Amino acid sequence: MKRFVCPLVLLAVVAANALEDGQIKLPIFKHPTAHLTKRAEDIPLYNTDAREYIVEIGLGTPVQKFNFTLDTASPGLWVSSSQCSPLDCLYSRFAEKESSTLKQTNNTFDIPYGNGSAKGLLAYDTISFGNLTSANHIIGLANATSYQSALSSSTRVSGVLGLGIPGISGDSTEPTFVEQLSLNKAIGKAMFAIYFNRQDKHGETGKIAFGGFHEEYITRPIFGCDIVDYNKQGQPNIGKTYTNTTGDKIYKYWTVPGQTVAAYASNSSKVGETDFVDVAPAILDSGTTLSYLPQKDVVRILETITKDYVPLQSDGGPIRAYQVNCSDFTKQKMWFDFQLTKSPNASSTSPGVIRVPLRELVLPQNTDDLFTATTCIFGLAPTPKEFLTPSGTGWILGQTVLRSTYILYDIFYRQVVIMEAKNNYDMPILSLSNTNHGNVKTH
Ligand SMILES: *[C@@H]1O[C@H](CO)[C@@H](O)[C@H](O)[C@H]1NC(C)=O
Ligand SMILES: *[C@@H]1O[C@H](CO)[C@@H](O)[C@H](O)[C@H]1NC(C)=O
Ligand SMILES: *[C@@H]1O[C@H](CO)[C@@H](O)[C@H](O)[C@H]1NC(C)=O
Ligand SMILES: *[C@@H]1O[C@H](CO)[C@@H](O)[C@H](O)[C@H]1NC(C)=O
Ligand SMILES: *[C@@H]1O[C@H](CO)[C@@H](O)[C@H](O)[C@H]1NC(C)=O
Ligand SMILES: *[C@@H]1O[C@H](CO)[C@@H](O)[C@H](O)[C@H]1NC(C)=O
Ligand SMILES: *[C@@H]1O[C@H](CO)[C@@H](O)[C@H](O)[C@H]1NC(C)=O
Ligand SMILES: *[C@@H]1O[C@H](CO)[C@@H](O)[C@H](O)[C@H]1NC(C)=O
Ligand SMILES: CC(=O)N[C@H]1CO[C@H](CO)[C@@H](O)[C@@H]1O
Repeated sequence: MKRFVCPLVLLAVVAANALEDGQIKLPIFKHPTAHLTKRAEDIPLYNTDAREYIVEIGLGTPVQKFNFTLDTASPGLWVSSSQCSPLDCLYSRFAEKESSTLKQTNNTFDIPYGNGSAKGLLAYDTISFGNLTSANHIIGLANATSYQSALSSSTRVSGVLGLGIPGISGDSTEPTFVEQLSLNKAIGKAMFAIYFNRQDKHGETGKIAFGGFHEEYITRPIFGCDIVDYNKQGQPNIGKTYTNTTGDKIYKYWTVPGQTVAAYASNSSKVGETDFVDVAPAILDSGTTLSYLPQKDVVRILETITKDYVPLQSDGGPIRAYQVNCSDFTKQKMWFDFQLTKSPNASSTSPGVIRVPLRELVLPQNTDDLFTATTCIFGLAPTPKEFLTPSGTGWILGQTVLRSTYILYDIFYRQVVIMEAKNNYDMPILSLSNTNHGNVKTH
């Protein structure tokens, strides 16, 4: 359980759907290649201890390379600055003075994470990865961070690559990392797609594509939808409190409407399902190790697997996770359907389904291998209070669920397309009637 991300600033972003000109509406999956732009650029993803994904990016001229945590739920790119004390910024720091392309500003940034924070001054500089070089990216130069001490020392990251929708500067007109790549014509459309690979694959196993996606990582499309907007108080505009606003929308996270989770035994019979109380805001968060659901839903799902579990909490505080016996997760075959609805305020009879195998819903605790570990952590934990809606629901889909997906994040249209990742698990294939293609816009 690493951290949740809660950016301070809410940003008013101009309604994306105002731009109707030249927009072609097609069910995207009939012509998946129509969505592939020619200039998709890749960065490999490293899986460190199955608890964090890191990418290597170069900064400045000449290039200085750093590793960053990949996080779809926080804003902007920040790096440890040479101004930061080595006691605070534990790993390589950016030598700003050596970069001839750096433009310093006096504007500050301050990002609080669930565990740790980073703050400092904003600057502009060139970024590079692979063969790609792109100028004038806004970069946070952290002169203080309690973020790194929250990470394991095997993860020598120098900062975070945040791919959330609001930018790091708090100015809604400031392009995000991916939008700047697109403005500089380093990539085509402002979109990206992430393939994590299975939990048991360590090292350089995944891939993030900018400007398009890779068909080779996909088994089938699952779902496409507009992302959920937030009101001025920071609450998701969803469920019983949904209002069909036509004015400017605030986008805070990559949030989609969640419905229920169903558990299946190896003989394909449904052995449990969470109650549908309301549509749940489901935040897609690559920077979080576990996934989060309301506590009673977590317990209901866990008890379809085992009755043998220990809640982890400190001093009567909230339960942070459940410790389990790994063998309960390796000796049986089950799977879990995370159902998504297209409507922000109604359940669907043909939901989009993210199917997650049992093996992906558990993390080894005392080794990095499920089969040698003696204790494990259940991949679902109770949603912290601040992420629950007034109807008591709220999901954060972290790595334990996202590893079963390949998601295309489309910044321009404020949409996501969720596909089933090719992970070679032996599970019943979702029938097409179980998928909800929707009417996703193509470019
Ligand atoms: C980033 O991490 C990978 C995997 O640990 C390592 O091979 C690479 O050298 C690191 N890059 C930098 C710039 O530290
Ligand atoms: C930042 O502030 C310092 C001190 O007030 C000033 O000397 C400097 O010119 C400012 N830099 C920029 C880029 O505005
Ligand atoms: C970091 O920068 C901010 C903004 O300039 C400043 O207020 C703060 O004192 C600096 N902190 C350290 C540790 O240098
Ligand atoms: C760089 O571009 C060359 C020629 O287009 C290509 O062969 C090579 O694979 C690229 N390298 C990377 C790291 O993308
Ligand atoms: C969803 O919201 C719309 C607009 O506010 C409303 O007309 C509709 O009745 C709502 N549907 C449900 C199921 O609450
Ligand atoms: C919101 O309003 C638009 C335009 O009137 C309509 O097309 C859409 O179906 C409505 N959404 C919901 C959930 O009621
Ligand atoms: C399927 O397996 C579950 C759990 O092991 C069991 O409760 C159920 O009776 C089985 N159903 C069939 C049709 O065999
Ligand atoms: C886990 O369960 C198995 C039996 O299923 C048992 O042999 C083992 O002792 C248990 N381990 C722990 C740590 O409870
Ligand atoms: C800044 C912060 O909240 N750090 C905490 C991160 O989590 C570790 C382990 O749970 C705590 O020991 C830190 O205090």
